[in-house]
Amino acid sequence: MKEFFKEIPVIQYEGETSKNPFAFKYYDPEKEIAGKTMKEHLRFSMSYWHTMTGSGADPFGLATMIRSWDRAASPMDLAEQRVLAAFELMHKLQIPYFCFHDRDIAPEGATLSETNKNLDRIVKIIKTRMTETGIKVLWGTANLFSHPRYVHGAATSCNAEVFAYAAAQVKKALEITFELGGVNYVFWGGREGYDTLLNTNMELELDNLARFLSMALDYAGEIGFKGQYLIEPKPREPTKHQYDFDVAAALGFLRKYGLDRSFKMNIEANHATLAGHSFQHELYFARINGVLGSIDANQGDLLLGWDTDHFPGDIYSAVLALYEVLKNGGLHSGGLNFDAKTRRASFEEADLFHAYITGMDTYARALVIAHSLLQSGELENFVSTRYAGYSEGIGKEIVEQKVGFKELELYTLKHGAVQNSSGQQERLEGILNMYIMAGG
Ligand code: XLS
Ligand code: CA
Ligand code: CA
Repeated sequence: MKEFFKEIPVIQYEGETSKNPFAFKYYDPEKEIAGKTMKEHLRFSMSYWHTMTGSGADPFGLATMIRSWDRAASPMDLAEQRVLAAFELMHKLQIPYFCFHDRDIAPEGATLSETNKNLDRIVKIIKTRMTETGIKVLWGTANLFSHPRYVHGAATSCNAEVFAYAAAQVKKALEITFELGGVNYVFWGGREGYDTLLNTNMELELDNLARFLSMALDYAGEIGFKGQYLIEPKPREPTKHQYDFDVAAALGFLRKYGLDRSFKMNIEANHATLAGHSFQHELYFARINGVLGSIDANQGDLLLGWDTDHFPGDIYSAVLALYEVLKNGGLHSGGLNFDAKTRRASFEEADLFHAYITGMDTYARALVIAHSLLQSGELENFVSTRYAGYSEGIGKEIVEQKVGFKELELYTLKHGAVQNSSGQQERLEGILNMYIMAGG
């Protein structure tokens, strides 16, 4: 079989003293932490779009990425070459999962049935490579945003024909995700949002979005798909206002339409920061609402206000993210998908390996640190002491709903001035630093 990355070996764990750029310094797949291996905790995944189809083009310039598979003779030949390159890359990086949009893996044809035939051909090849390598699908999804027909959105388009087209597309995407044994299916709201309310019927658009999701659940149930459905929030880009703004907004929407029991969230770091939240905030909020499903691991840039999809190297953010994951009892069917791309100037194929190695090592080290921090109980004990007033006396009565405003007024009249204690943020930041600098 043709080898695409000839110069690059299978990346092995060599430990933190290694200076080999093509080795893991911290990701030791079989290393056990709290009864599970690193591989089982982290469930790393490759994003097919950024890694296999990303070109480096931006609004100011053309493609820069040099890819050996781009020399293919036709769009279908290119799609086939990409499958082979993708599996070689995942194998060499020891990545056990991948995520894909329908249009990442096969080109759109002149008609819907031609497009679906293209998909069937490529899905067959992917399936064979999956069996040979043991690599699995973390989630599949449909690209309902690139084609010009989706200019006004898909499920929230003003044009009912577009709604129908999108439904047909998701039907097929569900079928192929099922066929490939995908353990989740993602709905990211592509262009489901608006640019101006002057031309928008927000109420109908939201009702239609709910109708669309119900139809998708009905059909997936009919074909026997048992995976987890995920909503991926994002506040803006490509539209000015995306309906699934953040976890709270997406959850509010699902609850209104009685869909909340069927979905969890796929939380992306960069989308959290675009929404004005920390990554940890979104994971925490999802966790306490029972909807922490999966993670798109990347990072934004504090100096840039857009979705930069940078590979994650920020250890602080990764530690706090995995702290939430550990408190969640793990990611369950979810995983850590690198929805990330190399910078436009990092255009060589080797850069893909450097990027994944950095991302995987960051999360591997973060896992060890987050586990030690949680085990130590230092933060947990502080927080429980801080709220101890709700486990006894008047606090307990508040929690148990035994008192109302009248009783609380009487209590206050009797007890007079309140006493507060320090939140000790700086001390706690010092503790976090200590664990991070000690490496766990
Ligand atoms: C775009 C999203 C997208 C989803 C899958 O910003 O991150 O890539 O993850 O459609
Ligand atoms: Ca994403
Ligand atoms: Ca993104």
